[in-house]
Amino acid sequence: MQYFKSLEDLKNSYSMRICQIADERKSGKKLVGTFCLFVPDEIIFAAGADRIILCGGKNDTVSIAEQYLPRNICPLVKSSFGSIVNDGRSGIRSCSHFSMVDMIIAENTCDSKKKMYELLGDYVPTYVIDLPQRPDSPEALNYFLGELEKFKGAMEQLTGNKVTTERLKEEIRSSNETRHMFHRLYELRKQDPPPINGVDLLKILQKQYFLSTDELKKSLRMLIDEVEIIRPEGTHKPRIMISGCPMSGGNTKVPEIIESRGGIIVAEESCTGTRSFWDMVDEDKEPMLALAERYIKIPCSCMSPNDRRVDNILELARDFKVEGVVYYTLQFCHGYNIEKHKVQQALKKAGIPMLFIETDYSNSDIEQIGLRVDAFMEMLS
Ligand code: BJ8
Repeated sequence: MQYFKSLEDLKNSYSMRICQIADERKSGKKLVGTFCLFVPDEIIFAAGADRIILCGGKNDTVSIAEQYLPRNICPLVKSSFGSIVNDGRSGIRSCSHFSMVDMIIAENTCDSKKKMYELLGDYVPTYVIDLPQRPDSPEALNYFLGELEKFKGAMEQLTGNKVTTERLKEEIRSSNETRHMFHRLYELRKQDPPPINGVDLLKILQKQYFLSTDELKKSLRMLIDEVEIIRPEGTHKPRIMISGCPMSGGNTKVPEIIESRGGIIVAEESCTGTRSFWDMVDEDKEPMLALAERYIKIPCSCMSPNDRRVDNILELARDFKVEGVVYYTLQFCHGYNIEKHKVQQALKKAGIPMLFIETDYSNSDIEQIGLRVDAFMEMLS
């Protein structure tokens, strides 16, 4: 396995970031917590606030959440909620940054998240952006634009700063720059074999929601420099794309299984993957409209219909010379579970085999998934 200093450095980034946030808060800067890609960072940063993502990817707080919530909801929601309500008496140290958050900026996506946000209001002020559920309907864009305007007002109220057009444009430029860097990294993965494996790349994809913008860009720059000079050697391995639910920090189970069983991940169609950076915000348009246009197109399974996602998967499969797709869903994530059917049909038509894996954050099914991945790799070889 290749050694990347930039990724090694990320190991220390947690405590450094927490110290940075503590300093910012002392100087009066506000911190918001988010759970979803539909919340535009550009508006938060233009208001002079900072943000961190609060999505849980670890199993240890799931049982805490199950004292409050039904067991049959997705592990991402349970892990997040468990971290937030954990009073420390369980002996589990988790989500120490939650207590630093001034406000949660939530969004109406899946039922589990929506209902969790109603409960979170008891712990910290929670603002919900309402999303049109049919993004291609004629009224959707204007409705979403109105919601973003209201959200901008809420951020101005929280921070006491005016969100000017100039500041928004600066933040759009900055976020597009980050998106271009991810594109550059992905471009390098088109080589055969790719110079970086999927498990390594996931480390920075997961951290993108936690690091400050400057730190993220610095790490990305370093990683791109390291990856660019590698001349990949070795034998061909089956090129795999993962498609489906996000993999929040702490959740690397399935990519690890795939790459330890002979596959190489070349693309991730997920919110810890292409959905986070693929589309740019148009820098030539009025900034709020440009943001609304870009964000409403995120192909999340909470949207209906969501055919754009199927098209993206086919395009990625072609561009990255994908030989097999691992369709990954978290248990009880009905949106991604049901969309599997359409994705499977489209892939079948394109002649690309698909393996469906539905799992949670526990380790109990590692062996069983491993055996299924073995059989899939054998079929692809
Ligand atoms: S834009 S994928 S980050 S909503 S896994 S909590 S959908 S039941 S995370 Fe998501 Fe935004 Fe969409 Fe992306 Fe619900 Fe499914 Fe759980 Fe999920």
